[in-house]
This record gives sequence, C-alpha cells and structure tokens, in this order.
Amino acid sequence: MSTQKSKVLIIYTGGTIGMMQDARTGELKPFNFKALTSQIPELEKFDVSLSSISFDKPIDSSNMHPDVWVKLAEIIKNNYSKHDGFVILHGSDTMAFTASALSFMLENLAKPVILTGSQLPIGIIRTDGKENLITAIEIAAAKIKGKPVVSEVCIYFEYKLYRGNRTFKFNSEHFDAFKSPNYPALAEAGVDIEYNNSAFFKTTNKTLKAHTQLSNDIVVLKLFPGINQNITKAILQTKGIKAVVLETFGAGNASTEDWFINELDLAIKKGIIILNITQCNVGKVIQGKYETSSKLKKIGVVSGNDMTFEAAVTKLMFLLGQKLSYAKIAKQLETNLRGEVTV
Ligand code: ASN
Repeated sequence: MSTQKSKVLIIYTGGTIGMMQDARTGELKPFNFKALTSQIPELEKFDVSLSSISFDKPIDSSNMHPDVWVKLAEIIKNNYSKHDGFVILHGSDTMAFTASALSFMLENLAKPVILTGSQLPIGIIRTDGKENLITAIEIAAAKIKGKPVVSEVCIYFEYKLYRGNRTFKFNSEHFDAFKSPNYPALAEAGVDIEYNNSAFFKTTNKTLKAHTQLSNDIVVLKLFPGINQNITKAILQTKGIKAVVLETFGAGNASTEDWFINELDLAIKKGIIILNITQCNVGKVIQGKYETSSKLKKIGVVSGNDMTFEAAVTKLMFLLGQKLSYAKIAKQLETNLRGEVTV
C-alpha cells in the first residue's frame, strides 16, 4: 500500500473568503493569500501535501473574465501531473460560471478540481470559509485504491459537493448559496463525507486537453410579456454576434407573434445559433410540448434542455471558440459533453 501523501494545489483567485474591510470606506476588498492562510492554522495539521499559487491581484469574482479561465486552465494543465487534486478559491458571485467554463475547457479531466469560497470573510469568527476550504481540500485529496474519488470540476459549499456545471448561485445571504436543481449532489459532508458514487461523471484514461480558445460573441435575450419589438430586433441584429441565449418561459415557450418568430428566423438564416433555455430553475425545455414552442423548433432554435444559464453561456463560448460549423455546434449543444445536460 502506498503511504504517499496526496498532493493538492490551492489556487487563490480572490473572493469574500480572503477579503478584509477597508477601514476608511467599509467596503469589502480582496486581500492576499498569506493573510488568508494565517487565519487557518488547521492547514498545518493536514495529512496532505499542500502547495499554492496565488493571483498577484486577487479579485472580487464579479470581475471574472474568460481570460482568467484560460489562466486557470493553463495552471491546472501545467501542474496536472504533479498533483492529485486542485482547490480553487473563488468568489461565490460567478463561481458557477467559472466551474462550468472549466468543465468544458478541461477535456478528459481525471482529477478533482474543487471550487470553493465563502459568504463571510475568513477573519470573521462566524466565517463559513474554514469548513468550506478544509473539506474541499479533503475531497481534492481523497483517493481510493490510488485513484481520485472525484474526477470532475465541482463546487463545494456548505456541506455539499455539486457538479459545477449544474449549479447556480441562488442566495446572496445564506451560507447555503448554491443549488443544483437538475442533478443530485455528488457528496454530502457530515460526520463522514458520503459520496454519491453513482452520480459521478465517468472518467477516461485519455490525456488531459486544455481548450483555451473561447469566444464571447454572445448575447442574452431574456423574454418578458410585452418585450419591445425594436429592442428585440436591435439585440438580434447586434453586429458580430454568433450566438443568442434565449431565456424562455416554462418548458421553453415564447410568444407566437409573427414579428418575434421572423426576427429569430432571420438571425438563424444568417448563421447565428439560438439556444433555448428556460427561466425556470427546475425542469427543462421541451420544444413542441406547447404550441408556443413548436415554431421555435420549426425555425431551428436549439433546445438547451435542462442546462443552467451558466452552462449554456460557457458551453457556447467553448464551442464557438473551436470554430466548428453551425451544424456541429448545434449538435454538440444537444450532446452531453461533461455531465451538464440530461439526454
Ligand atoms: N462579491 C464576492 C465575490 O464573488 C461574493 C462572495 O465571494 N461571497 O467575489
């Protein structure tokens, strides 16, 4: 039996977990990694070999950008063989976007990449950051018969481990900040960490590939009753767009008014991908279930099924970045690539 300690790399990007209050303005601002770890003496006691990489300028995750995802994917790729798992410390505001993006960018991932953070800074006595970080490290280090227990991009927050590309931030006040309504939790931490093995994404033994081309030529069109024709037209005719995330009602339904369908049809004929996802947090798009979605199907709107908004946006960025044909992108959108959609 190997007695080698697991090696976990912590990547610090910023977020509330490492923030401190500015004495003058009272605002919460990101602080350095040293200040963060000095608050967690428990890290010394771990039976895990920990190393870290910190961003020179930690950020509030509302400043997250695809360029940073590329940087993260490259850090993981460059350190992949030397580590058993990765923990990314990240603000909770856009954590679900980063987790979704990385899931697509890291093809053939066979090791855990666990994103975590907190709602209260680590220096506050009641912080949720300690438990989140400590358990995230434990999950990133966990092995069974020499193989990682988890081998996908996840979010660990408030006792639950989720598949990252199934999550969204639903609460800005409670510690329990994330939900994964269309896919079960991968683990729950209580006295023991109970893994839900049957829900894990199947690993391959192919070599890890880090895709670093992303395109942000995307717009979002969120429907509401009474949406303005001129504005809809202006959005759909935005110069340079390659894809539209269409946020529809219920099971993927939209107005059947001629002007609306015609504008969408025109965009599709120009080669713009239109991806239909629902405004509901639970459930999925079923084009053709109602009369109000049949026309969408007929003109070639692609069904996003039960994908989250975060997964829809980042999957489009990833597929557009690969410069595939319209038909190939449409096909891949409806294909389960990283466990992001139920097919
Ligand atoms: N604004 C913070 C961030 O996303 C929120 C948090 O981390 N709880 O960076």
